[in-house]
Amino acid sequence: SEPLAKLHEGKATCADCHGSSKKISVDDSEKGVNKNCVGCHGTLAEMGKKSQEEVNPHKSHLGDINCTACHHGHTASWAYCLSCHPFDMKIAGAGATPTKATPVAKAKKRAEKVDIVVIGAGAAGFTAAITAHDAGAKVVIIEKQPITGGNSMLAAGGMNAAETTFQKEKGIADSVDLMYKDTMTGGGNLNDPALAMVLAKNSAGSVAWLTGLGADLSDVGRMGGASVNRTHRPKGGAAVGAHITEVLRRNAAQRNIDIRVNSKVVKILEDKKGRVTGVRVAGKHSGEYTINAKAVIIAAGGFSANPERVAYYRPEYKGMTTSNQPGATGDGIDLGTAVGGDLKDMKEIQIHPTVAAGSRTLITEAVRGNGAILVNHEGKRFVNELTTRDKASAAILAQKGQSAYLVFDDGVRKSLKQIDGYFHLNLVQQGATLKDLAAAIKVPAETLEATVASYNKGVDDKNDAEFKRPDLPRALRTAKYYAIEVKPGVHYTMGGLKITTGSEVVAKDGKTIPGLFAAGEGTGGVHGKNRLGGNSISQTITFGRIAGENAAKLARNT
Ligand code: MEZ
Repeated sequence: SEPLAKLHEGKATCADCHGSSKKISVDDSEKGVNKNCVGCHGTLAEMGKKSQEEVNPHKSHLGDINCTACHHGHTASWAYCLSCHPFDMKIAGAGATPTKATPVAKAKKRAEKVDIVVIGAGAAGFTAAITAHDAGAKVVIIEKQPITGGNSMLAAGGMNAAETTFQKEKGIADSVDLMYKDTMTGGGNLNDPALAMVLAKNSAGSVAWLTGLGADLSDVGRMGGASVNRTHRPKGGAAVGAHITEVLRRNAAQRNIDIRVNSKVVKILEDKKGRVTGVRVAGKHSGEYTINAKAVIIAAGGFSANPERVAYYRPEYKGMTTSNQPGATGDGIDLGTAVGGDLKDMKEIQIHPTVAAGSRTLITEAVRGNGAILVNHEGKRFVNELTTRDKASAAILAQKGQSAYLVFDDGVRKSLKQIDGYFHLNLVQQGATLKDLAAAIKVPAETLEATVASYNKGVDDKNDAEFKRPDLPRALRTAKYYAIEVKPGVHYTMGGLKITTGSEVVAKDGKTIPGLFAAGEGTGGVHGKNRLGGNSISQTITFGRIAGENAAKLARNT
């Protein structure tokens, strides 16, 4: 098929797309990229309204993204959504596979100067950038993907925090110590205790910080391994990641923070004394250039979407699907080790028990938290659904077909807004009765009915005698009944760069690397062997704030 430039021939001139200045725009900033597409075609939201398609890429959880994330001018277009979803998606000027990156222009003698470079535009990166900006620093965010948001944008279940105003309003008795204890127990006590304590101690402050920026985290649910309800998410149980990404994007835009997409940091620069002095960037349109800075914050995520690296550390996970966005390849970790950063817990890789079979779509743990049960192909429960992820995943892998069904009713469906998305994506089987559902998913009807009846009795008795599930929020008695087939998938990498409680990167000799900070999934130690659901967004915001504050302090004093 013809690339977009060809499709525009006779309808638009080069200037219509690239502007009329003598110099063709080679801008990788977020603002510059698509304003000319919008000028003719309308905004993403306007395009979304025009389409009647059930699955609409102009109205997705990716938010307000650049047109050029999917539509390329001079090479075949590739819908970014297809990196994760197997849709039959028509896109003008489309190719069969993602376009190979065009080689960037050779090193130009261009150098810019800021106080702080943030690598990665997920929740940790945005948080660090906003915090540093508000502390007076000039900041730039460099993101290698065509869109911002990273894995954070996909985060579903919520953000863990203890002693928040929302918990207090709901009468939930929680404490920093209990969150710390749960985090350590869930992590098999391999966690760095000081980092786990920082996570718990600052969690309520981080919820308040996000709320102050305009986020809604007023709904409080529960994830596996938590002693009480402490997972904060938007009202009605909407997905947390798309919401907070939208809030963080809006706040960064209000502050005019410079964000460059399609831009990859290829090297962290140091002086002779080993002090970090900036980065070298390869921009898709703007070529290679240097940004001099007083501090660099690595917030570029983990490596779950790097199957070779996952298999290197854990050969048993070879070939397993992942719930992660395609940019989660561990580049930030490599940038840190290239300047001497030490690593921690690299082989601790988390498998999430419930990725929809045959896809990369995570079925949030909140579905179980709100009452769904796990049933095997014989129609029987086989595990406490609220156990930690490592245990739930191992139990599913031990079942026939290495998969299971997440079974729930209309009560659970109505309690959690994000379940609607799974219907939208055609992942749900349904039945007017349990018997109908059993026929749809080909499990013995009598066994499924007996399983649900026995579970419901446990709910009535407030005692799950069989599997000791600690929280039984509702019985499954409200038709219709639903099931989603799920399999474990690579979800989170607990290991990464070793950091201090101040988010400074630690070198192999135990000393910190001057001017280098890291936050988020690319760091190791917070979660130990197994991260609790909801602790990831919490980590990105808390350590993003610490990294931003400390980098800004360093920049002020340098
Ligand atoms: O923290 C997570 O990974 C999480 C809450 C995932 C989910 O199941 O929604």
